Amino acid sequence: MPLVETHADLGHQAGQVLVDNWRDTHTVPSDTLYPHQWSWDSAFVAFGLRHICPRRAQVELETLFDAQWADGRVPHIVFDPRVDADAYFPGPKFWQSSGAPGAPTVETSGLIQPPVHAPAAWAVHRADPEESTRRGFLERLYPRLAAWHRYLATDRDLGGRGLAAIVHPWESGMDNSPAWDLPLSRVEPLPGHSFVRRDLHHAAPADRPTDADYGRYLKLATRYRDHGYRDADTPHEFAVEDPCTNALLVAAELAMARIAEEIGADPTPHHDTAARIAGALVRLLFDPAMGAFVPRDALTGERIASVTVGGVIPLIVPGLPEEITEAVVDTLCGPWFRLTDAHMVPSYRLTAPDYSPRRYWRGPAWYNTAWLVREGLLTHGYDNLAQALRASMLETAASGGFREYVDPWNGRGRGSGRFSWTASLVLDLLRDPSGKLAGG
Ligand code: 9WN
Repeated sequence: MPLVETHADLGHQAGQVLVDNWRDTHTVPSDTLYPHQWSWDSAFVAFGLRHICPRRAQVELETLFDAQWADGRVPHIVFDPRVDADAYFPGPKFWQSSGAPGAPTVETSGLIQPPVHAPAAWAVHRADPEESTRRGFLERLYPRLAAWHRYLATDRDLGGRGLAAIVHPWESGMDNSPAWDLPLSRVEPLPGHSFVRRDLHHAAPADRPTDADYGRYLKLATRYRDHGYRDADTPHEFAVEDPCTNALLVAAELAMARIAEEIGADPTPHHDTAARIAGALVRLLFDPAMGAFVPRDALTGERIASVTVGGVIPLIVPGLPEEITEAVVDTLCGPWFRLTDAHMVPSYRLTAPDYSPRRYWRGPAWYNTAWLVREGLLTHGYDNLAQALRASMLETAASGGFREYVDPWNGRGRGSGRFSWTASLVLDLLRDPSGKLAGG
């Protein structure tokens, strides 16, 4: 029997992490490093939480959407007022959201994260349809999800090409990914002495972004904040069409079509939007020479020749041309990502000269991206590879601690321990190994 199947305790331990990281209305990503609510973390958490408490999974998403802005954006952090304002940097004093037009009363950041929420809402509904219907969960969330997607597809179409742009590396969820190096190099960083980082109290400096990265992150966030987080008025220094964000938006619109059908609304506009964005993704971001999707700088119109895990995640889009699917799977199995013998999926090409096995999104393997890649493999019928990736995820998790990320070569854990989406997605793999992103 494979090692993972003998780990009967793994699901129990994962559930315990989710119980311990629950804070009355939401789950913190980590008890130490991230003591508030994060947007895409909550969506990933909902996928696992639904197996042990579907009601709690509903509340997780509802709490996040209670902090939605009037323009439809869902903030990347919702600050818990009970937590010391200096526990995380940059905290509410930096973002000053309550002074911005259209912001909610609760303090939030002004940035966003990738749209995993509609697929999560649909999966949560299906975990206990009776309770969901009784509480009107989908009816209440549907218009909010629609406003969120509208914000991404219109206000954030900064390049005017039918793709959503991110205006800050934190918005990708893959903060210091090498994919952002080129556009970030144009940004003059704030000096290191002008801010005090909190993350280094909880994680090894070599596992985290550098001070120079932080200087640029803060420069961009300050400028956005000082323009009231209004996209049309901000002279953005960074605006990038990210393949992962846009692929997730396609999957999210397909999930919206399922939700619409369920509540008696018209699914057609969602199918249309999904098809439109998928078309732009393939046309504008697929790079045949790389065998992967690459980001595009919305300010210069140029493709960024950098392949990271974000460039293989678009496999989650159903109906991709076969030659693209095959090329991306070849890339995954080849020397850059070594799907069949690395631990999970490295966040960056293993052969790149600036690959780092431990520095955050510049090499380490993460559970959420592995889970998405697995969904993509299932979407296109690569069941054996999906099964191998599931085994790799479970074995890596079983070796200890539900870590935030791991070294792809030896599986050694890095970053925070008892990390919520790690526990949640492991639980989901154990309880429901079927594909579920674009509506199941
Ligand atoms: C900034 C919470 C978040 C994740 C991101 C991950 C990291 C924050 C940070 O932690 O980002 O948002 O302080 O580094 O990169 O994906 O959502 O887990």
